[in-house]
Amino acid sequence: MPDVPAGKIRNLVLILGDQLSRSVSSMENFDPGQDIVMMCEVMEEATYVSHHKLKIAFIFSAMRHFAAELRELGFDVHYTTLDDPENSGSFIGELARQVAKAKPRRVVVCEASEWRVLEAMKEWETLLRLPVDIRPDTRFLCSKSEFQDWAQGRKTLTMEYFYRDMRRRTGLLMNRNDPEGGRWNFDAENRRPAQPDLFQPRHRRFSPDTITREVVRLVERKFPENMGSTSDFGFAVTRAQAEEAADDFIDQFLPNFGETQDAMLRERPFLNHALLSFYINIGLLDPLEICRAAERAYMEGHAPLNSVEGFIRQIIGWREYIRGIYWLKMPGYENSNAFNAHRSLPEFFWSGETDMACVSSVITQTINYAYAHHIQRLMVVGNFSMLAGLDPHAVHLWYLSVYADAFEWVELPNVIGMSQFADGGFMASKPYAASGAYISRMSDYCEGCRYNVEKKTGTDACPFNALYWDFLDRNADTLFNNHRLGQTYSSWKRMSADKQELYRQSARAFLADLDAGKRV
Ligand code: FAD
Ligand code: DLZ
Ligand code: SF4
Repeated sequence: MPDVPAGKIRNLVLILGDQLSRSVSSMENFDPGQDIVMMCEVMEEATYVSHHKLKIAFIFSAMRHFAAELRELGFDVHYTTLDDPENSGSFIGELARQVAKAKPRRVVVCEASEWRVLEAMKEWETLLRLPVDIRPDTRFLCSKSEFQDWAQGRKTLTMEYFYRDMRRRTGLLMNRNDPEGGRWNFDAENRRPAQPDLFQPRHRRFSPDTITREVVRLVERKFPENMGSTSDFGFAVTRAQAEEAADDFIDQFLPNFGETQDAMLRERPFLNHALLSFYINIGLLDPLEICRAAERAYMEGHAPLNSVEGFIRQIIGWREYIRGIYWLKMPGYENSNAFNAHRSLPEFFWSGETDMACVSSVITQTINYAYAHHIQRLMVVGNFSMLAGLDPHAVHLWYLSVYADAFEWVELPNVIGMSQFADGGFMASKPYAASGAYISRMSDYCEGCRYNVEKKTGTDACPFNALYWDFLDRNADTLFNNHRLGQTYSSWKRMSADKQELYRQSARAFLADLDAGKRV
């Protein structure tokens, strides 16, 4: 790094913990001769929710590795660790310290991915009395304003149409103007129940190096009460490792991704899922590059179209769409509560100790890995939360805390919109509500459960069964006219009044036990 006289720094570039990419917009035109980088571990970010220990360790370790990488390139990086005695505990405090030391002419930052932090950023110029250049986040394929334009004037924001536009725009799996294979969506060939397979490969894990081990000690010391343990840390923490994990996914798991996408097995928490959201969300992997690699696997005959299309749809479709919805609806989206649900989260959300084998398995897995796959999040814990009338805001905070890939921009619409239907159907056309039959069909959880999935009511009946009908009955005001629920409500209406009452009573008894803190 060439010598820069004190006070001659042009740009102080702040890089946040989910911006760990050399191509982040704040690094554009970076000149090591006159610009410096700062990164900071701050209590403000580590405590705005009670994050899973693995999540904090993952982010801090990836941040430290990224700082080391930049230093190897010859960049001047000012890094504050969480336990630095001078650490002020907040972004603005750390910025003020660096500004006082380096006297830059301006601060440069890529816009925060979350509303909370972006709002704070907008105040920095005034607080620092220095120009602050907040640059758009170019790591997404669809900008906020492009999404707004797409949404404008539409009656419903159907993801499928957004996705088709993204396919056209990226050219992924396209033959000129037509989708590869003649169809846009191959989900009809997916969604099979899982069959245990003894010869399944294992997902790639990475042994902690010196930097990670130091971070792990710090996290165990500073956050002893947070969920989980760091003793089995296996995340990739550098771009090179994340790329290895991505290659491994494409090689070993992508071919069967589609078929088992919705399946759940007790002993196989990861099945053929990518386990890449952590890395994409913090900038270690580029979403388009992964999609191109998946497309190549299809072109080379390594993976079938149903899997590759399904995977690409999750990234250029769902992921981008979810982010668009977040910025369309913030602020205020976090307080949506269409069903006026106010029940507190039961204790077992933090321990996994419930007799419902499905919920217990998914929460235990979440505690162990800070990971659960989509259907586990949506159709087990999310479904239970909605059916049981848990407060959607509390559910949102839980999801934001416990998953290592959880950042509000992606977590909130998935929870509030998709999983809890708390926005009253702005995002989803009907609630993802299901009785025990769905879980039984898609998983092996029910085999080992103390409840009987076949039984509809009574103390040993699967709680999802009565809760399902009680939820629809309770919320008929909001849901009855939903055209996608017409048949379901017809079935409810055809039931005898006695049967309906048995469902109501069973649900009430279960919820009373839940409220009383009894083991359910
Ligand atoms: P795969 O199933 O292998 O999918 C591949 C990739 O597609 C993922 O890595 C991810 O980047 C993307 N993707 C798939 N579905 C979605 C989706 N609905 N929204 C956004 N991206 C998607 N994802 C997060 O990244 N962070 C969250 O905090 C989060 N919270 C969720 C909460 C609920 C209630 C639900 C239902 C879903 C949530 N998701 C979240 C979406 C999805 O569950 C995860 O992205 C996925 O499980 C990550 O695991 P994977 O990499 O193995 O994904
Ligand atoms: C999630 C997280 C945590 C736990 N800690 C930090 C941190 O100490 N420093 C940092 O720069 N980023 C952290 N992050 C990620 C940020 O929360 C994320 O970059 C912003 O919230 C984006 O809005
Ligand atoms: Fe879950 Fe019901 Fe099956 Fe038990 S019986 S695992 S509670 S779906």
